[in-house]
Amino acid sequence: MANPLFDSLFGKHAGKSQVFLHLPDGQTITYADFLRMAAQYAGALTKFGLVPGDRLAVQIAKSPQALAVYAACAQAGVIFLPLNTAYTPEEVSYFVENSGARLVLCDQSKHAGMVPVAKACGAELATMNADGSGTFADVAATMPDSFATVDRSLDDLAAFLYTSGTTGRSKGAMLTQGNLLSNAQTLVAEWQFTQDDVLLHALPIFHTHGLFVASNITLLAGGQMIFLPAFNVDQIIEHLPKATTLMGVPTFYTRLLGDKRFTKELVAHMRLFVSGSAPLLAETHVQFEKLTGLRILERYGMTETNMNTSNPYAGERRAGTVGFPLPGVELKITDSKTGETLPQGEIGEIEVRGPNVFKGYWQMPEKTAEELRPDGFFITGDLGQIDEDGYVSIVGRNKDLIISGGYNIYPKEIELLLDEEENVLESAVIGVPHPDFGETVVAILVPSPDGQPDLDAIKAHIATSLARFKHPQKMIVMPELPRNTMGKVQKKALRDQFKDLFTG
Ligand code: MCA
Ligand code: AMP
Repeated sequence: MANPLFDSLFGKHAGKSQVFLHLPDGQTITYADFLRMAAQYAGALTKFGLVPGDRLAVQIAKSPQALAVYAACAQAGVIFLPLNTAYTPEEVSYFVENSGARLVLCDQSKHAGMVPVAKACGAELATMNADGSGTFADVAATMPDSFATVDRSLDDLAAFLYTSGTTGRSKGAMLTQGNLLSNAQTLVAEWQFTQDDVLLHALPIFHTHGLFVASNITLLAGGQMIFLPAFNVDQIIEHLPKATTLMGVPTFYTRLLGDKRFTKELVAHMRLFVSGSAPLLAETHVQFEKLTGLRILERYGMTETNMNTSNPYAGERRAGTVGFPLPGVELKITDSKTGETLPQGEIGEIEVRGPNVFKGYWQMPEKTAEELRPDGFFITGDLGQIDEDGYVSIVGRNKDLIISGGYNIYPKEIELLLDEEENVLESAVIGVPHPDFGETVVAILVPSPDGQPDLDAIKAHIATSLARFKHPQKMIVMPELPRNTMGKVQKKALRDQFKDLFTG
């Protein structure tokens, strides 16, 4: 027996003196250092009582130590559940409860707020701060720096990533070792990653893009990462000369293009810029090439599936498309109503099947059955089209979703809160174009017959419930919502009406 994910990404680097991580202050961490730290963390997980298959929920700052917690979970067979650091305790409590996490790691500054959350869910609580210190590290320091890797198979669960739905609460996407490993192997080959690569890492590591795409690929190839705590234009410009590749959401690229220091000379040595998580405007693609002579490689993925398609590394990277299905991934365009495959060129629902597709939603068999067909095809909720050359384009969404700066925001979650506010009869939350974030959140409120809503009070309430990035950037009061003859709110009409709010 073995542990395919751990062995392939981490175990094979044990004892290597090669640098794995470069930190902004000039410090470096070798593969050997990193693996010793991970082994101590795996020991600490065991000490906290976690056994293979248990869930570890983490809401901690991005750091080498945070990445080592992921490695430790793989080594100990524990399911890794990373959470956005922007989530409020109210949001976190749902994830902890729903997943049945046995242990929660949080920053010391959030500890007081998390005590009742952990207690209510029967989970243990330990701290890990941005510098790696905290009660978890204290326990780890008492553990040996080697750990007997737990046997796992490709079908065993490696991670839960929560993703919201158009109705109801978030669902825990169950990702297996095989899902993560197969996708990393495919991408290393497709994007030609080697141990000579230095990836400039500025994405968060609580989502697929920064964790499974950027980090797993680098680990599998045995490369290095310049590991920045977050995206910051000054830091990117400072470190680009030492990197070979950068992965980002479109906001990264629009911000860089807006800075005079971002020049052709600065990136002349770079071999690859990847964009994903949200649509890259064809205009950004063209502007980037004009300035640098390089074409951004756009790819398309989802939490449930990792990466599905990619523009080619060697062939033409076509603006406005997400390229071809990756090797091993089957992709078809279907009629949303009948599920029948549509003729080439027609617009329909994108469905995908392959070793990358998740196992289902944690303890939600009905939700799983709604989106994952018995034959293994996953219904993505994205609307797409395949051109005569085989390039896939995403032309819309069959799901009510806003993507702001690469973060997914589900209008329903916000509407449910707004509808409960005093003097709000009903609400509609829409995404409108935004120059920095691509899309941003606007809330339309209809007053109740009793009076006008108090917008300041509503803002204050929302702040305690929802992460900052989900807050409406504007709230607009309207006498009624546009509806069709069936009584359904016409969000498209609202989006058209307010499309120039931030870009006009
Ligand atoms: C920060 N803010 C945001 C966002 N990020 N508001 C809306 N949308 C956001 N994405 C808030 C901050 O709280 C702050 O609020 C204000 O906006 C301005 O913050 P700023 O400093 O400008 O933002 P930032 O900290 O620079 O962050 C912007 C960012 C970041 C770099 C684009 O959001 C980011 O790293 N996004 C990447 C997300 C990602 O990894 N997605 C991948 C998901 P205030 O000032 O009012 O307090 S995985 C995925 O989607 C699939 C699988 C895939 O295909 O990859
Ligand atoms: P999530 O499940 O949170 O990871 O978000 C996945 C969604 O992001 C997909 O279903 C798409 O709607 C969107 N997405 C990811 N990559 C792209 C892309 N390159 N272009 C357009 N949308 C994308």
